[in-house]
Amino acid sequence: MSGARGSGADRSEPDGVRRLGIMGGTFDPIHLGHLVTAEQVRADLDLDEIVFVPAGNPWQKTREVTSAEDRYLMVVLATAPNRCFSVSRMEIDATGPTYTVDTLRQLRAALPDVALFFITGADAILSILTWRDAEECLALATFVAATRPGHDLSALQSTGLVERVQRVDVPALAISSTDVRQRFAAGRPVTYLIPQPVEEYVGKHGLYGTPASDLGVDSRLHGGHERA
Ligand code: DND
Repeated sequence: MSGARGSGADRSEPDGVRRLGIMGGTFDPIHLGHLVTAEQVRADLDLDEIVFVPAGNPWQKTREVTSAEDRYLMVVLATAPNRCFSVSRMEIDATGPTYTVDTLRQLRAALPDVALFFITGADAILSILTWRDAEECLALATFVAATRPGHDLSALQSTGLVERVQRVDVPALAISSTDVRQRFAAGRPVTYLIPQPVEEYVGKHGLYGTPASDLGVDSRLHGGHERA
C-alpha cells in the first residue's frame, strides 16, 4: 500500500511535531510526475501528510486554464488511493487571483505547531522570486526543490536561494501537463502518464479537445459542478 512511513530524515523540530507537505500546482491536469514527486519528498523528508493545493486562479498563466472545479476533482481522483495524501479547496474557493503567500499565511495561522514544507519542482523554485511576497513565502515554510528533467537546479546558485531550500532527488519523469494536454488534443496516448481515473474524467467531460460524452440529464442537474 502506498503511504508507508519513510526511513526518516533529520528533523530539526522536537519529537512529535507534525510535518506537513504542501504540493501546490495548477494541475491542468495532474500527472504521475506530480504524484511521484510528492511521494518521494514525503518519504525522504519523513513528512506525515501531503496536502495538494490546486491553484484557483493562477495569475501568471497567460493561457486559458481549465476550470478550477475540474482541476480540483482530477486531483481528488488521482490522490485518493494514498492515505497520506489529501486535497484542499482553499485556493479553489478563494475569489480573485491566488497567491501562495496567502495560502501559507492561512496554513501558518491555522496550524501554528505544524512544520510546513512547500514542495516545488525545479522550474517552479527557479521562478519563485517572481512570486508575490516571495521573501515572506520563504519565511513561512521550508521550500523543497525537487529535481525535474529539463530544468537545472544548479541555476539556484545564482539566485542566492541554494542555502534556503531543501533539495530532493526525484526519479526522472519527463511528463508535463502541457504535453498531456497536447496528447489529448491530438488523440495520442496518455495511458501511464496520468492516473487512469483522470484519463476517464477528461474523456467523460470533453476536456483538452476530446469529444464530450453526452452526459444528458447529469450535466443539467449539476450545472458543471461537483460532477465526478
Ligand atoms: P505551477 O503552475 O508550476 O503548477 O504552480 C506551482 C505552484 O506555484 C502553485 O502552487 C502556484 O500557485 C505557485 N505560484 C506560481 C506562480 C506565482 C505564485 C505562485 C505567486 O504566489 O505569486 P504545475 O501544475 O505546473 O506543477 C506543480 C508542481 O509540480 C510544480 O512545482 C512543478 O515544478 C512540479 N512538477 C514536476 N516535478 C517533477 N517532475 C515533473 C513535474 N511536473 C511538474 N515531471
